[in-house]
Amino acid sequence: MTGKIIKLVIAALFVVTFVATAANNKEVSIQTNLHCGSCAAKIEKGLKKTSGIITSKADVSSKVVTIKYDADKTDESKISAAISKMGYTTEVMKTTADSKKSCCTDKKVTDKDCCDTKATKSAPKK
Ligand SMILES: [Cu+2]
Repeated sequence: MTGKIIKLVIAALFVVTFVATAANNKEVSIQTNLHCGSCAAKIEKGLKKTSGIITSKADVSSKVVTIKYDADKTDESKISAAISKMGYTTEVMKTTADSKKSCCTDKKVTDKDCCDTKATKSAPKK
């Protein structure tokens, strides 16, 4: 009988721990102006050192950084700030409609290859 109760208590503790750790993991996609593999690596490496980040994946072609994070330790604005500190623009993507906004709307961007719209305007030939 006592053994059964102990087992139940242990099981309950496991469930509580699992819920507590899993419940606050969130994911966010952040549009940045990264433009190559070394930018992506720099952001991923930097985020690895940032508190509350579980995983991060920076995609070079879409310039989107997808981050899994612990919502108890950090939040979207803190993650954005961390990426900004590394020298990149950030924009938290709320919907897919926002995904078009990127480096091209940012005046600080000096890399011309990064911005197709402007490049087409000034130099249509490639
Ligand atoms: Cu780069």
